[in-house]
Amino acid sequence: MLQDTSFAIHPGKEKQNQKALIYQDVGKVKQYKKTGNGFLFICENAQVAILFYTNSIVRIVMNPKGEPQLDKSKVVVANPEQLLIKEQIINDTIMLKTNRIKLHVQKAPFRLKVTDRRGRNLLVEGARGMAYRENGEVAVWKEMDKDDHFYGFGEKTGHLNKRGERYEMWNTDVYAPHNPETDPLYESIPYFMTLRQGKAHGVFFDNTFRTVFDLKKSDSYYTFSAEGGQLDYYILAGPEPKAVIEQYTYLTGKMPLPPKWAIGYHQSRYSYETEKEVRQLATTFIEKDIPLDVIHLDIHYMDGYRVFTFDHDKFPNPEQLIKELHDMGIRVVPIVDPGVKKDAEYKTYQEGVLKDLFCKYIEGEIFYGDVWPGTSAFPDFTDQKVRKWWGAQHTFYTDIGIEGIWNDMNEPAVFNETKTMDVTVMHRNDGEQTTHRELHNVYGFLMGKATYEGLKEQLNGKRPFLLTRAGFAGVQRYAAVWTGDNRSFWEHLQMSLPMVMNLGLSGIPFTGPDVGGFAHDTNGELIVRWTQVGAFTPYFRNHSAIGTVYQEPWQFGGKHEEIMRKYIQMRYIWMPQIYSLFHEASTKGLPVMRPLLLEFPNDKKTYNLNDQFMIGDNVMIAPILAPSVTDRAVYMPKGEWVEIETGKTYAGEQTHLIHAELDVLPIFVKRGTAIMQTEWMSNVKKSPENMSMHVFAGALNESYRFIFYDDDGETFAYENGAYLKLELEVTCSEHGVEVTVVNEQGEYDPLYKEIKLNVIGLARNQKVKINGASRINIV
Ligand code: MIG
Repeated sequence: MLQDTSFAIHPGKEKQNQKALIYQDVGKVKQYKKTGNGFLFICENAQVAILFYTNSIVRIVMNPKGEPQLDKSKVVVANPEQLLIKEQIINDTIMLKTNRIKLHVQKAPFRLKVTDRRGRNLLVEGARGMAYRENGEVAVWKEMDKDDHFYGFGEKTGHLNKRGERYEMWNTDVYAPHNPETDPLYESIPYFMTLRQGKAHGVFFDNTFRTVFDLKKSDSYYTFSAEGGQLDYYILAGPEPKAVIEQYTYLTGKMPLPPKWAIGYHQSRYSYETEKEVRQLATTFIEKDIPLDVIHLDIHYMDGYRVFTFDHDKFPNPEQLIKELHDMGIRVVPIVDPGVKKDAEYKTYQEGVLKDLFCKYIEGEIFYGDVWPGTSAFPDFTDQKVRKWWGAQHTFYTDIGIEGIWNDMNEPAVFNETKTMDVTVMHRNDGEQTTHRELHNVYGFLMGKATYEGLKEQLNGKRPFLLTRAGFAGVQRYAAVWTGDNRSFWEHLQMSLPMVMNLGLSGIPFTGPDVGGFAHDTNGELIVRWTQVGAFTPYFRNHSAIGTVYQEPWQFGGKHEEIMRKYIQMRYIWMPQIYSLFHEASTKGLPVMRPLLLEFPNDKKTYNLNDQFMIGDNVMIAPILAPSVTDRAVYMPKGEWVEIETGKTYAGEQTHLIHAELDVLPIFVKRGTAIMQTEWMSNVKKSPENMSMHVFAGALNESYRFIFYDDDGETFAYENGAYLKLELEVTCSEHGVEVTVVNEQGEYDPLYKEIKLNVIGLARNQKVKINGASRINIV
């Protein structure tokens, strides 16, 4: 039939593709002018804005369709500072510089070279620079140095160093397989860090469309591109990897300090299905003296998967249950999905329709997708009115004592061919309507914002906890992230290390995988080794899927149970140290769990070290990650390292063979430094009455400074001074160890009234000296 229409002379697919591959270069600079902290370049084929945020952060915005739009970011929380920008023209090049960063803009054609103040190249454009395509794609080409190593990109499979990879950002529900080439996953963090010979810089591509980062096609250049929108990116000058993370989180925000209970051990299962089962679970933890802070309720607690309901046959009195558990020192975190069941008799659905809160097509029809409850509608979180409404729904939970929520399926996941909402759905976007194609990647992020803000309002000064599966850059401001549906494979335990480390380098410190593995059946040895790692992973939750073997810490009996108890308790013994690091994360954006390169950026051996990690700057963990293995090679970076289990010292800048039976996780502390620990008491009594500072003597004449931070762990009272912050210095010399209180802040009164000093490795003729005093005496 179509043969008879003009379709017969349609230009054919092949021809069209060829045409589509033509990129339009921005072209020559025709004119440029200063605009406040920035500059506007009118080029032949596009306009480019350059805007300085700090001396080390500069933003580039190329708009093919007109004047660059500078106020469209969904996530950036920083505004440009008042700065002195020096401007200089040398031949064909305009130079713009602060005291940290230099931009060299070549005029014909427009090409950008960015160096630091000493001339070290950060980003360099060569034959190609910024360009776009007829179909709306925007792209940029940058030269790749032979020594460049790449990190970040959020939640990606594969190794730590991302050179040679190609990644897409498009939040996707991937149940299986999570293979090295599985991409994309649930989170989109269009950001990376480049490390070259010890110095680092970063790029944050602030574009919510589907984006692609290609470090694979060539060894001499890389590209990043987006399906639409502007080419809007920030250059972070470093120069240390830590500085890049601080700059990135200056833009996208920092994680709020989590409640201490959220940093404890979580037990989950898809699903604990009845009140009775939950009660029994809690009691077993208490009886077995295995620490537990949270039990998660997965989708079966609801009435037919309707969010904001309980199935009262299975949970007749949730309020009572939550109170009982709370008295046992355990909190309940229920799952909340975005899909609202299409059911004319269900209040949430009624309200959503009657108040016009669901995602719709431009023609006015509600978008329906199939998820757990069957046909469902999806709240339009891009609108403030909807976010407020959704947040307010959570009084359903907070009224009965719930302080934490688990957001799942918020990519949003839909059971259909594309796995998500139609990209033509038209979002309200706070008055600036646009399609799902543009806002897909921030749907989960905005659900998180709605939920976190709602909880915060309802909890009367208590800190909320939110766990999310999907997110975008900046998600750390609202939620912890778990890495989705992994499997009970050793390979997935291995993969979780670089994944969590790269999430940490991407500004998201509070993350972790399902310990033990979600799908597939776990086994005693695997879950023991995984629990050992979990004890030091920022987010620590054991979770497993329906139909798999139960994997609570006692399910594998005798020795396995004992070892898991030991390591879950260890988490609590280390809590003062870990909590201090969370405090650092909330103030500086630095991760709790770190790849070694963050602490030793000049040591090439650390650049792709996937199976070891640091907790803070002085503790290194080298777990066993394979079955039947009890020996492994451990690379020790600079310094001397004391193995906690044996007390043996190992020389740095060498690889050693370490022995670790099933009950041992190899942990090393750097000599000349200190750690803070408390003791495990019981589930009901988690607030420490004893505090110890362990100093590892040695590393002569070097001083080590660190911060010990504590507060009530539960409220926002710390914002008004109710905290304890001690800056301590440890100096080791041939005479012994000196501990100095350098600074003390805050008025929080902990249960412990002193800090017991314990020095490890002191020689007979050496002494311990304490300088300065604090209101918490060091004895
Ligand atoms: O596809 O709520 O990743 O943790 O247990 C199933 C049931 C939907 C996916 C989550 C998983 C959770 C499960 N959910």
